[in-house]
Amino acid sequence: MSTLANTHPTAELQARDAAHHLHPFTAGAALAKKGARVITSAEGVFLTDSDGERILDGMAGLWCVNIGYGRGELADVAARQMRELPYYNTFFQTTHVPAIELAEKLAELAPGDLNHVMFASGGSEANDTNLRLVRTYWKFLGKPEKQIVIARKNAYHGSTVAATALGGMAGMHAQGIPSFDGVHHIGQPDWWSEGGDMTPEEFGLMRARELEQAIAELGEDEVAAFIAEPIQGAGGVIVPPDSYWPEIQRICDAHDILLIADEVICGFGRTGNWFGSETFQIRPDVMTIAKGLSSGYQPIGGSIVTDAVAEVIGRDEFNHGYTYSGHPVAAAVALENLRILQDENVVGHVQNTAAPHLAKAWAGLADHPLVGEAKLVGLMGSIALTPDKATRAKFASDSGTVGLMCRERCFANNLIMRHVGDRMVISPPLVISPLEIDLLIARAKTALDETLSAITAEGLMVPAT
Ligand code: PXG
Repeated sequence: MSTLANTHPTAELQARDAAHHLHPFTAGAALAKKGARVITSAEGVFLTDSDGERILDGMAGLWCVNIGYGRGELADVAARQMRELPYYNTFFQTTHVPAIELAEKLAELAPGDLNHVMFASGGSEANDTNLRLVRTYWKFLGKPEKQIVIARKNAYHGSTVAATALGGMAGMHAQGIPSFDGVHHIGQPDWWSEGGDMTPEEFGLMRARELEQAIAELGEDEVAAFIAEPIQGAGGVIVPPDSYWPEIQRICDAHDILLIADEVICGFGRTGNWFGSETFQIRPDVMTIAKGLSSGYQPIGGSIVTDAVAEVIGRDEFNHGYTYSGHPVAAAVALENLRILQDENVVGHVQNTAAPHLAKAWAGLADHPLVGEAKLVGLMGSIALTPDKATRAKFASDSGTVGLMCRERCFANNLIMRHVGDRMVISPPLVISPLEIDLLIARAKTALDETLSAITAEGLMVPAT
């Protein structure tokens, strides 16, 4: 059997990929024509592709490689664990050491009395767990009619059926989930795009109060929970105005609604604290985790719940779980990742060094003629591209046309920066150094200049009317 080594010509790998591999969130025919980029190895914050190019990964993979690439300690732990106990389940009154130790460590790291963990293989599965968990919680408490979960438009909670329904991505709903009983969506706190003439603080309060209105309309007795990302990630790194989260917390408390913080992206140092809930002073009852939990080295996620929720859910059998819940290899690797994050004070590096260094340069991007707002919390940032910053105008072209061009220019300059519509987003590995941040910014500026030239030449620097 052949192995895929760097010696394979890129075109050959692309043709074989196109022949048999269906990619997520991809138009297959167009990709087959163009050819996928082939990543062959990675170290620190740099990827290497099959042509030998070194690319600065401004996205930490998919928002997950928090400790950076190439940490051999995690590979050693995985190999050791595979030899010792490659698999056993945690059903049927059984457990094993990696699951015990990881749950214990998460209870120590998570804020407040979030002390109990149910494992999954990723964030989508964990949110499926959460939907059934909060409904079962109310059932066990004798309030079986509290079933509706309120979520937000333009939220991303994953791609399984329940996670897609909880998410607020219209394009996803249109493919297979036209409606889903028991999920209700309210507006997002995206002041730049939707705030009109209001101040950000007024707008943040207004969007938070949509939760209270929804509870009133649906009936407090029918609503189980509210789910939200502290900062929307896949939605475009939408940082809510300061007024937003305190009001949401007040409303959840006042109306006996469980608060689920989806920390899949914000968790494990991304916002400059261990959890985004600490950055925004949220007190969730349930927290979704994945991605940075293992820095992406193994697929693992989970739901961390409070003592109070665990007590109720433990009253009877919760008929739920996955073959790989608490998988020993994934759990051991996650533990080693958390050890590195802690021992090397990576969260402190974000807070004291990397984020302040990036913040200055990032804010400076707002001086570029193509850039409206530049937002950054910890190492999670976005810039809004606009043809007219004074009016926060959208482009006349279809949403994402300019963003895609900018992403292509980033890639041509060996920088991975994503686009979400016409917003550009970054989420680099948390271990990024100040020098590497300077390189990221230099490449981003070049990409922005090239995008501006291209869209000006093509007559696209035009506001929508
Ligand atoms: N919640 C949030 C907040 C996420 O960002 C999930 C849940 C689902 O996790 P899993 O592990 O099942 O993928 C996510 C995942 C993008 C992108 O394009 C973002 C995610 C996944 C794939 C692509 O930004 N986030």
